[in-house]
Amino acid sequence: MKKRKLKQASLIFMMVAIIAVLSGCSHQAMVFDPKGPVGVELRDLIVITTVLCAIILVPVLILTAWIVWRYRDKKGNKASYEPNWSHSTKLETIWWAIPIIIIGAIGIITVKYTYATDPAKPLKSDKEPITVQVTSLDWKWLFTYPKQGIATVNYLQIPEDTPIKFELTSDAPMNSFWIPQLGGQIYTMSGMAMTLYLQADEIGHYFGTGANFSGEHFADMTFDVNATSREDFDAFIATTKKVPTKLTKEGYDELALPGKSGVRYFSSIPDGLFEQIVTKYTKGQSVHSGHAASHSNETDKKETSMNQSGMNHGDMDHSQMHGAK
Ligand SMILES: [Cu+2]
Repeated sequence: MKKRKLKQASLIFMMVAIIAVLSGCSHQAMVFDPKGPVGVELRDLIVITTVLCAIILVPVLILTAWIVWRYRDKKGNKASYEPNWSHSTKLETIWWAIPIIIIGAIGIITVKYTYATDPAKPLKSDKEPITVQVTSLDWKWLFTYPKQGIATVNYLQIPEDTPIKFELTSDAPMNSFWIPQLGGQIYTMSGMAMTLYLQADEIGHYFGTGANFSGEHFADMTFDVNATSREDFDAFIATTKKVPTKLTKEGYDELALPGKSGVRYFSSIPDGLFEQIVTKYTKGQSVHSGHAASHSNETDKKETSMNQSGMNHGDMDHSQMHGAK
């Protein structure tokens, strides 16, 4: 009897532990509290696929426990005992048909959402997108605003309700740019410029981070995303344009050295800095620009300024570039 009580107690303990683990930390919950159109679509996809999977998983898990209990070897067990039973057309139909239908549905829905949330696809909006170039460094994020001519480190300010066109690369080991409440992560890789459109629907502070382990100070590669009104954004640009620190080529080289950094502001940036960062790894080859776009979206490809070195995307050796994933 004592043994049985111990078993029951450990079972309850395990269930509590599972619930605690599944409920997770606050960072995971952010994905379920999206604040932008991309985040909303991704949250919907997660919820839909989870519910569809649960249609199979929950009954299977309940039945497994019930069958083990019901047909256990116990004196006086009244459950039917049929050692020669082998086939039931009715049961076979049920447990093949339901999973086939569900997997078909998950497939169709996932393909639809995958195309709808193509990172390089411009977002529907009557507002002109704002371009922000993102460079992952050891161990900090550099944001350059090419049109506004300013730069920040570990701080990103954007206007609300406006599409932001991120162009992303790395001047350090590969990393991954992620603002969970706005959308999914995208890799930053040296010698490539990726494109990612995101938008914040509400004014607020959002958590941004690196989502790909990159070494010693990986944990410090977080940044605040401050979505403000258009007026406050314009004011931020004007204020930053007045800070004494300019980002020079030499200043950038220093910034790119391994080490962590706090928030920094620069009132100007060297011409074509982002393009130089991307092309320095390509040794005369064409830049693999707007990665996701380059395979599907010709107009987006032409828009990207770095794709002017004369070579076609198709001429490149893709196997090496994609091997890193
Ligand atoms: Cu490619």
